[in-house]
Amino acid sequence: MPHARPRAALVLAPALLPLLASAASAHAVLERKEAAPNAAYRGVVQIMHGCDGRPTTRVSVTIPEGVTGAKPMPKPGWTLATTRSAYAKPYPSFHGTVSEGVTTITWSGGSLPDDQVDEFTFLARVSDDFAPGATIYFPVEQDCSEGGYHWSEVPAPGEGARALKSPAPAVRIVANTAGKTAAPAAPALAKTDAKTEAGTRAGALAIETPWLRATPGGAKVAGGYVTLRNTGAEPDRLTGATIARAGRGEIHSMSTENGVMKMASVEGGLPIAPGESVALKPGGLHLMFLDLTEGLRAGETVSGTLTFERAGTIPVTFSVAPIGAQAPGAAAPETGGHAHHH
Ligand SMILES: [Cu+2]
Repeated sequence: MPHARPRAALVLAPALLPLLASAASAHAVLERKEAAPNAAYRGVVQIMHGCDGRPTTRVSVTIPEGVTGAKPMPKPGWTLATTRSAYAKPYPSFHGTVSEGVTTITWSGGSLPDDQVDEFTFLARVSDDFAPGATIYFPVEQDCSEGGYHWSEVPAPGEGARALKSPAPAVRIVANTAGKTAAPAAPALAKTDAKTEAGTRAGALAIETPWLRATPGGAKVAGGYVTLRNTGAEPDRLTGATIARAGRGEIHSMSTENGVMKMASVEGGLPIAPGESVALKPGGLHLMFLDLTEGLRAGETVSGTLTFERAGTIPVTFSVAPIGAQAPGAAAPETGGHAHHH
């Protein structure tokens, strides 16, 4: 995906990306990297290696503030221990409120050889204090017959996790679109009136065919496209976008100056006048998602949100079209030439 150098310093030369992507390979990871606010989360800590060839003998996970009602799953051959403590504040639950619960879970006394993998499971509930786009960290301690690791580093605000030597396993908060929970949906999300395969309608705003371009291996940026139609009488403004798997989203414009394609961040959001339709499409206005944690593959769907000044934050499901596609559902273009597709 050749990318012209923008005025804003936000695009990296593709050749540099693999260097930046190389992080410490964590031995302890969470199998499920997404959770929804006000919904259950099944945490599965996977231990992928021991310590320098030695077997893992103890695994301990810390349940962060805002994750309530944690319950571990026992494991044959391992002794289970939990500590309970008071939460920083009470959280609503099915039975009124909860103000304390399990905050650490430890499995010990077993022996997991270095060349085998195993899973340590807990169930918990994510409170609706977390908005889509937020990240929760579950620090994990791994001890071996000799040595051990603390996967407990949490990135500072505005920083990526890739620079960290031993990052805590992270879970990204995504919009709760399924409506499976008995409790009311997160208040941070605007009410959507209708949702179809092709799009979403929220009040006067129609969000049509949100789609993303699949990314080549190792790429950390992805383009996103959508058509926004304002059927109301008041102006609105697109101010932000998120997808699960991306550290952040931006709204970009693209223009040609002296034959060179330039990308710039749209300052102050993208206005959508009453009765108007704004198309974000390849070669023009687009969403740009940065710091991808995982590549996007053609054919899959990715949940995300679009935030508007008036309509609020609206959950959106993006479909993923092939690398370089010019439209959703279109095939990848012929390679060759030097088109600056983006
Ligand atoms: Cu861009």
